[in-house]
Amino acid sequence: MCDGCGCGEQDAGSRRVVVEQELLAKNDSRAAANRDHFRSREILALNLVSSPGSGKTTLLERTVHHLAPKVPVSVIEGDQQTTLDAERIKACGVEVVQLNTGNGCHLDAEMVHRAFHDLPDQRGGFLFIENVGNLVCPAAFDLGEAAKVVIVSVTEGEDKPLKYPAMFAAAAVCLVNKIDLLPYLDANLDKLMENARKVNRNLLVLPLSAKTGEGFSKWLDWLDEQRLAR
Ligand SMILES: Nc1nc2c(ncn2[C@@H]2O[C@H](COP(=O)(O)OP(=O)(O)OP(=O)(O)O)[C@@H](O)[C@H]2O)c(=O)[nH]1
Ligand SMILES: [Mg+2]
Repeated sequence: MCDGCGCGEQDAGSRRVVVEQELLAKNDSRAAANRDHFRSREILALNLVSSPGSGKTTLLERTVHHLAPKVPVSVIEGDQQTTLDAERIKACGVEVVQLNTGNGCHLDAEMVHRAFHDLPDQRGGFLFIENVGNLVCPAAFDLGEAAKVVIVSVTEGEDKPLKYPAMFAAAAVCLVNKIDLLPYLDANLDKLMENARKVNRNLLVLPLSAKTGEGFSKWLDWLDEQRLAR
């Protein structure tokens, strides 16, 4: 109870905290099972997170184009509505499942578990999970991935890592996308990269353009290294 006024504020607040803790604990346990499942099949699962429109699907289209001839690749697409992103990925010739979260602002481990079982066995390959475009909630939900990859585009402003630190702290790699637009912006790429590293000094920060392919080889190298290290 809040001090004396009888509004019930604190009771409601503590109930909410308990429900959130239970929800996250349940998710963590499902995520651990997903992780075991991926490991046992030598699948490298990566969780792509960003604000809406940073370029996750464009990045995946180009990534799939490079990887799919050499190694099994499958994709889980997360969006509130539509199958638009899954259609784009399907057109690249790889297996894809679209998840629609309705009002939900992130994917959770149970959704990924179900989607994964709708995909053919892709032993030894990559599973890319494109999360719902949102720089906040997906940070809290482990999906069982080997790593989170955060994408931030140069059009979003240098301050985003500082304003949304949880996502940058949770990621292993930060792809700074749309660098082809730098000549037309007053964006400061160095500052953006510095801010990302300020939040997470272990973060690998790679500037690239998913549209033109500039800087893309370093991202592909990182993917190769992760696959070999598995
Ligand atoms: N100039 C430029 N445009 C890009 C680049 N990457 C993506 N875009 C454009 O940015 C827009 C959004 O790209 P998407 O790949 O759909 O972004 P997304 O993050 O998947 O979006 P949501 O799934 O809706 O969150 C599209 O118009 C892309 O063509 C890039 O490197 N350079
Ligand atoms: Mg997308």
